[in-house]
Order: sequence, then C-alpha cells, then structure tokens
Amino acid sequence: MEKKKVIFSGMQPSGSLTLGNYLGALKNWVNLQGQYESYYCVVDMHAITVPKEPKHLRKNTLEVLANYIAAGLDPEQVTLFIQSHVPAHAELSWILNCFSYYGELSRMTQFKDKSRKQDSNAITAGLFTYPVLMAADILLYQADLVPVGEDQRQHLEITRDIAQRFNNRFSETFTVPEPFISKDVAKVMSLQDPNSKMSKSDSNENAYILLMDKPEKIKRKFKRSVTDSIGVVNYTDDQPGIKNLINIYSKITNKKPEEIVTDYEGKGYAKLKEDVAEVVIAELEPIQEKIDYLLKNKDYLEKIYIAGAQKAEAAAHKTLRKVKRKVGFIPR
Ligand code: ATP
Ligand code: LTN
Repeated sequence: MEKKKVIFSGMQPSGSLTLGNYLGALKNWVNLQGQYESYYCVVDMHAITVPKEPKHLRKNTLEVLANYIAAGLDPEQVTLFIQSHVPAHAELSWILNCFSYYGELSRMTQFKDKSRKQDSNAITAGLFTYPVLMAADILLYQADLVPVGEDQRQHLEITRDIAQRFNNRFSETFTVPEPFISKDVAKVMSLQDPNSKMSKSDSNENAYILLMDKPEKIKRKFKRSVTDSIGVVNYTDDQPGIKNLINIYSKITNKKPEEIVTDYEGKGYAKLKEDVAEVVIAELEPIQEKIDYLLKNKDYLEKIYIAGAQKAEAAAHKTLRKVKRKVGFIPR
C-alpha cells in the first residue's frame, strides 16, 4: 500500500478560536482527515511570543483543543497534541535558528505587523524567531502538506528555504513541504475594520466572532459590524465590510456571492446582517454543544492530549535523532 502523505498544522491558543480560524482553516482540516496521516497541534509555545497571562494560556489551550474536536477532528483518525508536550520542537528550533538568517526573518510581514503593535522595548527575540519554531513544527513530522490560511504563505516559504538549505548542506534530511491553501477560502475580515483580518487577539471583542459566542452576542456583533454609507449590497472591494459579510454567508451556505447580491437587491444592510448572523448561529450550534460537553469533561481531553503527545513524540524523535547526527552532535 502506498504511504499516506503527511499533514501538519496548528493554531495558537492566543485566544479562543474565531469564525476566521474555522472558515479559513479548521473546516478544511476536517474535510481532509482520513486521506492523510495528520498531526494537528495547539502551538502554546508560539502563543508566548507576545505577553500572555498564564491562566489565560492554560484556559485557551484546552479550549482550542476542544474546538478542534467539536468542529469535527476525530482523535481516532488524527493526532491531536500540545506543542510544549513534545520537547523536540524546542530542540529542533534551536538547531534551525543556527541555519536561519537575520535578514530573511526581518522580512516577515507578521513580525513587522505584530512588532508594530508592541512597545519597541517589549519586542521579544521569540517573536522574531517565531517562523523558525514553526519550521521546526512542520519539518519534525516530514510533512508533505501544511493547510493554512493565506496569511501564513510567507512562513511556509521560509520553512521551505530552511529545509532546502539544510538538505543542501548535509544531504536529504527534511521533506520540503507544500502550502495547502484552499482557493475558495476567503480571508475572514474584522467586523470593525474590514481591511484587516479577523483575529482572536484583537483588543476589540466586537471585531471577531468566537466559535463559543452565544446567539445573542453573534447577532449583536453583526449588527454593529462596520459597513459603508453606499446603502446598496454589492460584492466589490469598494465595500469591504459588505464583501466580508457576503463571503461569510457564501462560505457557510455554498451560495455564490453573485446570487447573494441578487437576493438582496432592494434590501438594506440590516437584513443582510440579520441573515448572516442567522446562518452563522445555525452553523455553530452543534459545535457549541460539543464544546460545552468537552470542557466539562477535562479527563477526556487529558486522555486525548496525552495519547497524542506520545504518538507525535515517536515521529518527532526519529527526525531529531537524524538531525543531531548530521550536525555533528555526539549521541548520548
Ligand atoms: P492571532 O491573531 O492571535 O495571531 P489568528 O487568529 O491569526 O491568531 P492563528 O493561530 O495564527 O490565528 O491561525 C490559525 C489558522 O487560522 C491559520 O492557518 C490562519 O491562516 C487561519 N486564520 C486565522 N485568522 C483567519 C481569518 N481571519 N481568515 C481566514 N483564516 C484565518
Ligand atoms: N504561525 C501559525 C501557527 C502555526 C502553524 C505551525 C501553522 C505554528 N506552527 C505549523 C502550520 C504549521 C499561525 O499563526 N497561524
């Protein structure tokens, strides 16, 4: 039998997951399971690259895991684990740091965006070398494909560059991974600033919909979403707020944006906002029931992440041993 291709991806527990994480990535992961050998990680080590309250980190880490399972990832079919439980990520990350360049890391747009939001004295070395830890995550599992949203493309490019550089220096060691970015996944934008992406670490909670938001909250957030003063429902870049609402509606109902525009001819923005809220609420209802159940059953979650870490560790260890030997470390 042909060996299944390997998939790796992860999300940061920098908050609880948003509709953007779900429509942009998680839903896609669920559709892919079964066809691949898959590893899905909660990247808690990435989350501390910006200041984070320990109790929030603990809570969000379990929530993200519960969100993965509730959205449909089946722990019997995929390996679910927490990044800090597999020390090989930190070990490989250090080695790869020594094969990554200051210049290429300085060009990362996520670093530039995130560091702009911090006080310049508070920008950590961890935030700067974030993409190297991400490369280690992926390369440890010899992943062929990495399903992510469009915003992660540049990080995948640097992962490929680091892998190729290492392979050229020491002979074939890492599989060079391909990004797996679904074309029909539009970026979900902030409800308060439709020119920037919906992000779970936004300081304004009206900017995002959480998978765990209750129906009333979802209605309220859509009602307050920022649009424009044109007053006609159109699918164009000149109306980014309306375009975003149409994209969300389209992604959930599978209706084409043009059909939606026709449906709303002569109707106002308020009706569109109400209807988008309604389809989002219906999509999230079964997921929310499962999240509630899982968060009340922490023992079950614990079993999943312990078993996941054991499986992940075995795979990661193989790669790490090879890498250490190649760079010249003496085996213990
Ligand atoms: P943060 O804003 O805290 O940096 P985030 O919400 O962007 O985090 P990540 O953990 O960085 O979430 O991303 C997890 C996955 O979700 C990535 O594959 C990313 O591309 C995707 N993603 C995140 N936000 C969106 C969005 N608004 N639209 C589409 N995909 C998204
Ligand atoms: N940087 C990613 C999260 C992430 C990731 C990964 C994604 C960390 N390690 C490995 C794919 C593969 C983000 O911010 N979305």
